[in-house]
Amino acid sequence: MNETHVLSLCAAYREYFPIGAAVSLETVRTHRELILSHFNSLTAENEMKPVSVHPEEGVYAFDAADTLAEFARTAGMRMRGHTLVWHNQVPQWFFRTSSGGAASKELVLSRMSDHIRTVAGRYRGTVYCWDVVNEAVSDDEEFLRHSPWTELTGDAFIRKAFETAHEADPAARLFYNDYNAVRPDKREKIIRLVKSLKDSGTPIHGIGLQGHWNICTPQTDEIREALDRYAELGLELQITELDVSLFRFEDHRTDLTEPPEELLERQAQFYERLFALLRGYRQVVTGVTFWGAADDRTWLDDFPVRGRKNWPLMFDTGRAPKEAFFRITGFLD
Ligand code: HAH
Repeated sequence: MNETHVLSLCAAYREYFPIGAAVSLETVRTHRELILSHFNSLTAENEMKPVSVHPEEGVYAFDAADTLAEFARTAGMRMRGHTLVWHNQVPQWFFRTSSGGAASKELVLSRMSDHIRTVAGRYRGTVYCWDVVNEAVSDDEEFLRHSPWTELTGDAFIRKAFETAHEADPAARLFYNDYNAVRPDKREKIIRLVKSLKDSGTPIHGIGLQGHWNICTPQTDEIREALDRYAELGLELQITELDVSLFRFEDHRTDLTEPPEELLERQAQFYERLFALLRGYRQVVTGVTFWGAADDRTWLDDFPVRGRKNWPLMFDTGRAPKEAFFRITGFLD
């Protein structure tokens, strides 16, 4: 079926929440029509990360990020900013002195603040919401993830990041973003972190649940419980990086060259249940963003298994809507 003959995804959800896609400099060209037809929010998949915009101290490279921001502006789309502070895709100069030793806490925090002021300041008025801190909570026993940020500043970087982002763009909605956010143990740690930020008067407005899920987990009930627990904090919730892999995380099989019908059906059921749930939470869920536009280009082709094809999105490799698309828009019939 030709995509121009089907309903627009974001139009179907107009009464609920914006529907976003992660894009790159390449996909805003190659998937231009699809993106303009079906999405009303964009996130730069990589182009606004520290490694992309701030490769060396004092050296900013905004060309790619500017192009995406301009695309969103011209198309009248919202844009989420991703991400100001993260342990990945951040250049090591943030953490080192010129002689190669470990930077002091003060130096790391002042570099971080310069970075946030410059980047959030630049996209003021275009980026309406920032993932200020990404993935700071640990998956293991400890509370915060061990990283150069915690190593050199303890937990101070988190609060400072939100405060600086708020100064740089007082109108921006500021989010804490993480994966495995519906797992009860990690969920409670995220709540503990966000509560402590709120209690200390730190400007934080939302929690991003990345939503890198698969056709087996999590269960809808687990997602519902997480939405309920997070909603008690009185903040906005967004699904910020949604995709539904055809493989369980531990499943490293590499023999598929086409997606089996049976797995696409299970994926369609997963998405159908998820969006039925999310529609019921439209008072708190203020956005749902897919981590890509169509199955021909997805980060899951290289994660967790390099070079293994995956088919996690709403549109197939030929850009046609998949069964999952019809299930999540079927409520309008
Ligand atoms: C996300 N991390 C990141 O937020 C996003 O910036 C990136 O493009 C893709 C996925 C998910 C993740 C990971 O990268 C490594 C291990 C677990 C989860």
